[in-house]
Amino acid sequence: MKVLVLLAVVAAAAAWPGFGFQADAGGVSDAQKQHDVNFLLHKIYGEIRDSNLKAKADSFDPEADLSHYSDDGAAVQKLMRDLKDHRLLEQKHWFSLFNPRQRHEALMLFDVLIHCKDWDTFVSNAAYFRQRMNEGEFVYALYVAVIHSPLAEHVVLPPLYEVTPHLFTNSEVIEAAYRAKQTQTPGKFQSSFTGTKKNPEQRVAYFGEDIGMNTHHVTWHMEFPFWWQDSYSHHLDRKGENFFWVHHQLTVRFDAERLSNYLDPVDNVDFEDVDGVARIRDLLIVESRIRDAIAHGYIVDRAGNRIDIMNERGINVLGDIIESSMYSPNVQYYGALHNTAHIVLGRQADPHGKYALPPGVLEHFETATRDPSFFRLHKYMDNIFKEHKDSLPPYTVEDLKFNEVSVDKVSIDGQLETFFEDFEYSLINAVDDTQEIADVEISTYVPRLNHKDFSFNIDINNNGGEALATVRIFAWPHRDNNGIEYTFDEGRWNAIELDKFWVKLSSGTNHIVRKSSESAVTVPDVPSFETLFEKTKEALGGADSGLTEFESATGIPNRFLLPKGNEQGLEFDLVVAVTDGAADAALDGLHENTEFNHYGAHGKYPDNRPHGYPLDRKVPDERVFEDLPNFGHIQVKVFNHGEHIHHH
Ligand SMILES: [Cu+2]
Repeated sequence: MKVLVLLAVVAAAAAWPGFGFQADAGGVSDAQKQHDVNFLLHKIYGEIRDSNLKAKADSFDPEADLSHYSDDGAAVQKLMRDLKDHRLLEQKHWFSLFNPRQRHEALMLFDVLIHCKDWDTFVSNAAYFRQRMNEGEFVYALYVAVIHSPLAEHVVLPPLYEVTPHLFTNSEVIEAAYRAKQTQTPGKFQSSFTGTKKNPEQRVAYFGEDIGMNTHHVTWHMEFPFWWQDSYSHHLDRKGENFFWVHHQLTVRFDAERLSNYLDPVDNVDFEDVDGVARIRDLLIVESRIRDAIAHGYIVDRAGNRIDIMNERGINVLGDIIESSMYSPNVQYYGALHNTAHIVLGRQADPHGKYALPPGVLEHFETATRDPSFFRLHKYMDNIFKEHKDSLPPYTVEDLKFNEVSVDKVSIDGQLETFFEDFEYSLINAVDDTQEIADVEISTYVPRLNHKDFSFNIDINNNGGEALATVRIFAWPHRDNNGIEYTFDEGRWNAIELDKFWVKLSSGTNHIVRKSSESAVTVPDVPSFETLFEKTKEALGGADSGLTEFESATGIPNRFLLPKGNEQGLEFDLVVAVTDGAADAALDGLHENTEFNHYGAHGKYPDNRPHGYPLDRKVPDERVFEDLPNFGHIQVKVFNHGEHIHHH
């Protein structure tokens, strides 16, 4: 069984508590907690369908016993005051995290939940406020609380596309769902991608509109919220650098999808061309201050001290500044480039707020990647990060080589081949309803990218004694859209991270077979509500729920590991870097838990090296890599023969 290990416990992961048998200090089992969260997020636009939770929602008094809160009830008293004063956003109103007041309200609820000392207080507050607060605010607060509260450590969150389906499909499908419900006729509706086939951009809509990729993106922003303060509970390790890397990977992946579909790589956004918004000027000022900092090699904090960024941790500070997060050392001076740009670009249809339009797709992390300007915006920021990375000294052979270790041969078992398939998910939560009207099966199906299984074969020769090694696998497109080969230095910046794992090398020849399904940068599909309800029932009866591998939804979906490719086979450079695991590993025992969640926020990030290592710095002379014995480089092709496995 594939075990997805949360980073906090990687070091002590030898023995895993079985889901369903585990109980917290208050004696509540994981299965019970899973049951509670399932029902708290089910049918959020209607009444709670679990009688225990409904009773809590009706009769719980959040302020009755403040000893149940680690902040002595400060947060709950604040929220209750706003509730009693009717200051909270009404229900059935849109919610955007980028709206300051709405965010403030959602965070007030998060503040209550994160300070609950026991599960009963947590779940009672959740039920109580679900019944009284805006649904969007509630869902956001509960998701972030479940991700970060130690009380909910083993709870698996349901897929957001089943909780708030209207953020993941189009209005035609939602309307069809309503009609089906009204007429009590079960229905399966096809979701098609936005736009028409006449627009060439439509060819890559399967990427930006993939609901698994959307889930990855929105969950990442919940694991690493820009508003996070360490006083809530813990520090988010390398948050700024992760911000860079997760978006860099989306950016290079999108370009690979474009090349697969005979489109040019995406251009960055030019704010000079975006008119009508006063904040553009501020953005340009902030951009030039950040570029100045990169040129100088240091950042100036609020107190006027210099923070050196000419080292491997500089990228982390830059990420904190560019997003910006509460970790930014000087938000007054460096602003909030990413968050402001999201709002500004999202408001292009109505720059002066004349028409009081609801927030655009860029103002929801769930939907942002559906707008092609998301990728233009992130290409623009990616270029700023590149400017910094390129200012650092290039690695030398001395820096990168690994004792007596060499990569003798790299090959692929099986074809690198992608195809499309129909994926079905439930729309039952898309329609508001009452208990009196019976549920009918309503679902939608949408085409999505998948790939055939394959394995990497890596032959490593080790002339020394037993050694721990890090194996890093990347691929980049070999040519641009005009058929011109990329140089090594251009290619390495476009490298897609395919896997990273640790192995113990014995002396002599080591033959490593790594399956595509084992990739540490991917996650399995999030189980549906239906599966969660089923498994929870079994677990409440004492069985193992089998949900452990789904505890984190952050990471590219495994079926999305490869870019689409095309009929002729899109050429890629595939590289394998085997580096010193003892020097790289930030935690012990990584070779025994090779399938850790690569993007998760829990605990320490397992790799001491910067994201993208050893391809993260400029390569003025590619002979450094050609001469490196512990580096393998082959050409591969990714095929797509137009195969589409249709919904039966
Ligand atoms: Cu993002």
